[in-house]
Amino acid sequence: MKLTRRQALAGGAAMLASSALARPVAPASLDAIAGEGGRRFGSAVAWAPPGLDAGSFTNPRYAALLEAECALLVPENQLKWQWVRRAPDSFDFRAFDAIADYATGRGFKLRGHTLFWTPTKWYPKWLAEMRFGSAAEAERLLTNHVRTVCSRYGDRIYSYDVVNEAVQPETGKLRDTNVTRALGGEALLDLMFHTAREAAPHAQLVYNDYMSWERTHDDKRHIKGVLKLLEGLRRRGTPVDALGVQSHIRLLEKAPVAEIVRQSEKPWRRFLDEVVGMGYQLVITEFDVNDHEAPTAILARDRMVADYGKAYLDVMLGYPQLQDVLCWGMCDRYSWLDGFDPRADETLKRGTPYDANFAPKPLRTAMAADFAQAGSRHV
Ligand code: 9MR
Repeated sequence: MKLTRRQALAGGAAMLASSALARPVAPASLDAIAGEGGRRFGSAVAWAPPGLDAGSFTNPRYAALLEAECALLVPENQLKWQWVRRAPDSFDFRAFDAIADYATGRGFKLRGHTLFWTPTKWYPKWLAEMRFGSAAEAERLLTNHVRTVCSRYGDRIYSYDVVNEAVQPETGKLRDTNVTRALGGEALLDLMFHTAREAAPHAQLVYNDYMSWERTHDDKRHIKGVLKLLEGLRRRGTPVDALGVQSHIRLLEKAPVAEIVRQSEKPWRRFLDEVVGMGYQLVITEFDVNDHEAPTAILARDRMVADYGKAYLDVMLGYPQLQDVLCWGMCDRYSWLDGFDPRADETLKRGTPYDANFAPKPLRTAMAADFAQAGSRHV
């Protein structure tokens, strides 16, 4: 039967109306799509008291998003010394326990961030002010920390950021702090990884840092410094499994994305080639896109963020050594990016896959496409 255009339109409308009543087919989750290429996907999560509008699993809207898209979780803050080590001789695991219980109860796999975050700025006050009498004193403090955390969570944490951000980006040297000075920067790294291996023999041990592919002077120095650190770890036989590439990528210039990428890509691939050449795995631990210099108009901005994120993931997903990809939050409403370096136009940053009203954005579509494409390369 040949339908007139009018009949066809009416039929289409009827179909739409009836399908609106049917249970909507859930689109494949980012984790399911990543899974086609043998990869896993996840996000950072916070803990906040129930009832607060926060990026916490206690917020039902945020929990629904995590449960719809992710298989992996990492605490945004609650395993840091600032939370669990508010005093030198006591631990407080209440907030992180709540995250760990939620993760275990819902079948998520859990990463541990972080056993030591190197810059003094992120120490609890008592640690920043501590004057160590000897290396042994610093050693006791650190090993006690690693053993306490690792034995408490056992195999519930499958991967740890054992040391975070040990390299000073402006110089490429190891950071100089009261703690690193007490032990020596390299000795501190070795101590942390050896202790973690002993205390969590089955966990993936990660060195995590924010060196990035942007073209700034500091990024270049930072990359060199991280390579040197990784070479040293290998030379000394320190047990490190993976480099955590935080992946807080940044739109810092007004140039077209293709032009920025054209210049960033080659040196970044050279860096990654060297890293995997030394036998390290890669993990994207904290992906988001800082839209600092992207236009105000939402359509144009979201397009630029998606294109930049896609170009970056294209490169990263080309490496079979990369298994896990985690976003540093799923929703612009709770992203750290906003408080960090506000945009000149004072609008909310748009660097995560979902907007402030929980609607998926072009970045989410781009990530799904990238994961699918990587999956088809894989088979
Ligand atoms: O997103 C985190 C923010 O909520 C905290 O205030 C801040 C300080 O603890 O840390 C942020 O997370 C950082 C992560 O732990 C390490 N890499 C950089 C992340 C963004 O600053």
